[in-house]
Amino acid sequence: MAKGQGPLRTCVVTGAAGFVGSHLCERLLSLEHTVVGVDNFFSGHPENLNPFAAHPRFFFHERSVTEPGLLPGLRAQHGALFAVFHLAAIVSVPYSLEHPAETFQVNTQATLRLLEEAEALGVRTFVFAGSAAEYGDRDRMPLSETDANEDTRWLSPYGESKYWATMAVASRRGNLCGVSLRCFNIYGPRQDPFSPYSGVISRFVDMAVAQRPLTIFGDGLQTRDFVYVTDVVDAYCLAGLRDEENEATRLSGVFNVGSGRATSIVDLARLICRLTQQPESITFGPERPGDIRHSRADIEAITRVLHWMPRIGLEDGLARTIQWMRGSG
Ligand code: UD2
Repeated sequence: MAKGQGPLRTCVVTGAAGFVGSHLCERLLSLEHTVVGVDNFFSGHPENLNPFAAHPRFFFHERSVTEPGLLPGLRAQHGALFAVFHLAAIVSVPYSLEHPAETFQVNTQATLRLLEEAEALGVRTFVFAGSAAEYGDRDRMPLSETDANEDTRWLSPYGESKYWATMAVASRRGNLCGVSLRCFNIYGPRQDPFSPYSGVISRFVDMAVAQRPLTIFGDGLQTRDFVYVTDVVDAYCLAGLRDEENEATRLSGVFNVGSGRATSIVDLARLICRLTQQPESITFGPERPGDIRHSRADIEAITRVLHWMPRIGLEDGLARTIQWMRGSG
């Protein structure tokens, strides 16, 4: 929706201080909506809120999504809620392996309760941050939405917890439209490079900018589908702000969000060296346990139903990420 078009709405964003959540808040504010952000800073960073914290239409609550009555409380303070964008989660795969019960409590049970609260309050759209991890390890590419099912062998509680939440969201019928966006490897500005489990692009860009060698785990021939953060935000907005009068486009469902292209990790490393004008200084270490070999999204469904297309190619997105990392470093 272009700026100034359509009714202005109040949107809740959980995980507002996260990498993707903060970009989504900024976009919704730029579209002139009111944004109620929620985050408990478990993995989000307060500084991610800085660019818009003082915006007159942004309201922030330091709360956990596991608190019962969260949405009714926000409704009482901020009035009718049009959309809930639910991005808050346990996002670390290794953490989920160490804390499976907490992962299901946060990623699955809290989502089910938020869904029920949203429905009772007459919220129109509920958009959930699904994940490519819901597919487990599969040989056949590209991955289409039906490739995750009850027979999937998930590699982590993270993947399984996201799958069951996706199923609950996407099977919603009635007034509440539920959409799960199964995002592939998201990258871009504000992605934290400093955790050992950070995304490969944020780590490689950080290493290249600091003129340190890039470390590849394994032979580097594993492939991923990289999608730029503002393209992901486009998908959230298309899913969450759909014209409420048009029932045909308001069906619940699950959609992959990726570029539809596979890039090997070694090609990625070389490209980042070239774009940062560094010599190709690449080292190879042992394969990371639990790594999947290949991942690529089939994006036919989201293209057809939501008319979404990735707009930022890998080279362009990397250049923007490098520029941000240089500026913030
Ligand atoms: C992504 C998601 C994860 C989960 C998973 C499901 C991110 C950041 N993580 O994990 O949350 O959804 O998909 O499959 O999107 N690598 C290196 N050197 C490094 C860092 C990584 O070679 O310094 C390799 C790593 O071994 C892997 C590839 O790069 O083969 C991508 O790693 P990643 O951690 O960015 O993402 P992935 O796909 O494992």
